Amino acid sequence: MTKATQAVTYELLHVDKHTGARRGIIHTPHGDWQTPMFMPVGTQATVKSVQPRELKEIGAQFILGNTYHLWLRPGDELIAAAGGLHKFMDWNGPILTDSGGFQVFSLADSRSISEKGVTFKNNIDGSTMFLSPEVAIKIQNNLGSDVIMQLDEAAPYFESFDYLKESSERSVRWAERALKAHKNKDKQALFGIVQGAGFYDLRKNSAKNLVSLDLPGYAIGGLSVGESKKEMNRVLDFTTQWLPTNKARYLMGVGAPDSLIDCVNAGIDMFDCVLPTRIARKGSLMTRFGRIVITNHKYKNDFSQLDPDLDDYASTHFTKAYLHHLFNTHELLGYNLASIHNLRFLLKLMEDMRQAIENDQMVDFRKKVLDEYGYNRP
Ligand code: PRF
Repeated sequence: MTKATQAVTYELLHVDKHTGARRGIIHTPHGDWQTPMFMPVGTQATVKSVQPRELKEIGAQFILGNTYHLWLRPGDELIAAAGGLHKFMDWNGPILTDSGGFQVFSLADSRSISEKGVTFKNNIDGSTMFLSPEVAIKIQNNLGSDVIMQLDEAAPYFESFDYLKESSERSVRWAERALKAHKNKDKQALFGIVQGAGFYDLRKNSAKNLVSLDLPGYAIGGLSVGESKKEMNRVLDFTTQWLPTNKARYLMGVGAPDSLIDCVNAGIDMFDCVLPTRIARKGSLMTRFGRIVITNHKYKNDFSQLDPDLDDYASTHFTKAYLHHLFNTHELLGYNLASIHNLRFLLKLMEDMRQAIENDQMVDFRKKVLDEYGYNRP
């Protein structure tokens, strides 16, 4: 079996004494970063409405890009000609790109999947395209992201056991092909993706077979796709035990504050989600005491701070009434301020969790945050 050289390594510093929460460092070609971490999503080589220097200011570490979108527009070869994705978008921190597996299944039309890969009609000009494990690697080699993801099938959660068995086993075979196709192992780390929906046997086999490839990190996919939070926690608690403790663990597509805390307690190190920026553009703001919808009439004359405990530019400079006005008049600054605010909220939550892990206080931390945020959960 090909042994992956390690462009990215994970260093475990401490495990919370009462939960499985891990405090660590991830070493990358673009610096060393603190885990657990939340990664803002920059699908189209931009975190929507936020400048890279603003991301730095609020403490972003890794950011995400998407193979599917960047392949279609502007094209991975154009980005390679620009000097790679970091240079193209002026982000000098680490970048992780998703493989297109999830996007092809959620965005493209008339997909057909075979052992070779996925044929689909793209949602931009309707032309037929073919994405295989090798093509997904070639695109990501051109993008030059620090962490690249294998092509997987993000199968529907509530499919039959037989379908999910076939699908999750195929995703492992695709990981083997991805590893063989990967040209740039000393600069880019290939992560595998554990699939298998809610079935323990499938999750276990998927994890064990991926771990035998000795990849530099492992993601857990196929969760947060419509199943309950309780169900997600059940599968996660089971799955992490099959992953090595000396490699990074990444849960794909999770960003609700309560889930972040529970999943950190289950031993996850990295998260991404469009949630904070997507809801921001609709005027939904995360605060310590729960979400507020700033377009609501009650904020028209509210001159209090957005969140007195938060240190981002929007919270420290502007009132709820001003944000209400910006959204009411569809002013572009509103999208920027709200996005920065929500991202800072989650980045700060992760910072506080890192501190709580170091002090073995994750149990109390979870209770305090969930009580304040308004989740009535045990
Ligand atoms: N696979 C990939 N990307 C993803 C997912 C997955 O299962 C998910 C599921 N939550 C989000 N993004 N490749």
